[in-house]
Amino acid sequence: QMHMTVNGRTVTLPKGSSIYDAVSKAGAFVPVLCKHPRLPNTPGSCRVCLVEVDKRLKPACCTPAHEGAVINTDTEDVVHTVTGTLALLRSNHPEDCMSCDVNGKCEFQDLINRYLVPKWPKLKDVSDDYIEHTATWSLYDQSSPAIKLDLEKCIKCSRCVTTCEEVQGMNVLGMFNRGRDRHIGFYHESDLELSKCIECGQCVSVCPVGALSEHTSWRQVLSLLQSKRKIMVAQTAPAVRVAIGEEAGLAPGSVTTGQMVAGLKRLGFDYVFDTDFAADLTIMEEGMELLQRLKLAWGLEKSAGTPPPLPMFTSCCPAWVTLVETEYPELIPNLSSCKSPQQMMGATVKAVWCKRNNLQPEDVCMVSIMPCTAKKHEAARPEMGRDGYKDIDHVLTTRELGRMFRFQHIDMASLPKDSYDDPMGTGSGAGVLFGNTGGVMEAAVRTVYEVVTGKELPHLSLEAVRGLKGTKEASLQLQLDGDTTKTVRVAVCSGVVNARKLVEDVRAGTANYDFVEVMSCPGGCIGGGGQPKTKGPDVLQRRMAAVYSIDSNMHLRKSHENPQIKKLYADELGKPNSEEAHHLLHTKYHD
Ligand code: HC1
Ligand code: SF4
Repeated sequence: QMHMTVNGRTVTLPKGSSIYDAVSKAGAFVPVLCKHPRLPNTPGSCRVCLVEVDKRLKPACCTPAHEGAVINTDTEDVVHTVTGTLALLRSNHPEDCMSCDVNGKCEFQDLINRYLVPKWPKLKDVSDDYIEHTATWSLYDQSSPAIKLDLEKCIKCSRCVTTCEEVQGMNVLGMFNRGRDRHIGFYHESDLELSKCIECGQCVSVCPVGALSEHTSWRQVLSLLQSKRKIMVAQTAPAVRVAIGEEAGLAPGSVTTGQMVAGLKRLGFDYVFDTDFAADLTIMEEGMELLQRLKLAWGLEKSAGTPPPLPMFTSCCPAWVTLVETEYPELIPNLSSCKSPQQMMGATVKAVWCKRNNLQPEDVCMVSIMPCTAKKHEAARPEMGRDGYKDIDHVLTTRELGRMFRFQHIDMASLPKDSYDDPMGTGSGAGVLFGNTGGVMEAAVRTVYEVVTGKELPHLSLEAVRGLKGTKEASLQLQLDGDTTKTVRVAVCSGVVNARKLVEDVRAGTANYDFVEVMSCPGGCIGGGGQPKTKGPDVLQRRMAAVYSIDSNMHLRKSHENPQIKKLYADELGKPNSEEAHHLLHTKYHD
């Protein structure tokens, strides 16, 4: 233990703590721009966390604390120096906060406001630097439908680079050049779209400013809502309901499903459906696809051609699908051919619901609210639609929905709860589990077990695949007809670093699984790149617990028991993996 004083108050901390830890323990404020709770290290590059330690100015985040240290955070010297550093950053920052997508949710703007940082004349036109020295990079990269980059807004904190390299193991983003010319950029190619970026958006979710952001489409959606030309249909992903409250000032893990639906209705959506319904549909399609592959592998059925390989990998995470297509194309046959729930919902609404209601698909605008940036790219894939219309017309992130609510002065948190519309507003507890890493697996097990054995699953919770651990595994005993029992080995991983490790093990033959769930974002969709940028050590844990609590409080907890799913098969699709189901709900991949 060490003892020290912060602004005259004594604090006690374990050995190895930093000055920043001491200041935080004392409850005093210190600004940070490069430090972030989700990053494994502190680059110490922004220099705004200067405090006085034993009368000398030191950066709090990367200075070790010591016994007897006298720390002051509020001296004139500290405030003056921090203000000066911020003023330098401001002098190279564009003044377009009014139309910036993160206006009001910008850590840099907050600091400029808090320290009343004056506007100094621009030292030199920053664009000149880039144009002179980085001919291959453009200042504004809008090449991807998912993520955009505005280098003018970048304050060079390098959070994004650390995230891409160390949290995601992607090494797509790097820091280039030195001194004033230092800037972030994409390796290999000048444009994001041509790089190996999988658009997971983890870099976006730590960006303190609006330099990296989702490629927004809330303005187009607002115009569509207000023009009243189209029938506007929204769907909301499982993980949005446990995070959108944060955009309205509520604590992480607040469940605001009903208020969110009410808010969407106030925005002008005619129908609000639940992606959980489509997650249930995915379980039916993917579960039966898995069973088919298992039966072939077990020799219970014969295949006409080469049987599809095991393990089967889930295909609902679009960043993971892109990773397979670009870096592991030999694993494409292992990917489930199922579209993601987002796309299954779009296809079902446009092809089935429209027909049921005598509507033309082109008169309907389908908008998804997703915790994800990569979903924007998934929706834009040319194969995601038919007869000249797309399954999904626009994808908004959870953050964009929060912005729309604020823009329209809708105080979501205070609205009376509303319910999803019929028939695609009915989802099971299994469907909502998709939001957590391990959730697809747990949902699939609930259905596959009962379909195969004809018996009720004794325990609905599959504890082995719960929690935030990067890789988890479990095995399941399935009793087939007669006395034959088969073991199904499953694995779950979240975060690209873990996914890569698992893929390498599968390729090397050192891991032997039948079914693997992969989500690119740590924690799964609850930690998606489109979620609110709430900082704090336990944000993911709280969102995760909220998802589990929604499931355990539900009566309908298994996908195959969802009455609207049963009706869809009875009336339109026949049975899972039927020709009609394949036409609407399955897809192909490209290498
Ligand atoms: Fe997800 Fe999914 S779980 S991918 O994280 O399979 O985005 O929430 O909507 O499509 O259901 C995201 C979440 C989401 C899909 C489902
Ligand atoms: Fe890296 Fe993901 Fe950001 Fe792409 S979206 S640069 S892969 S962190």
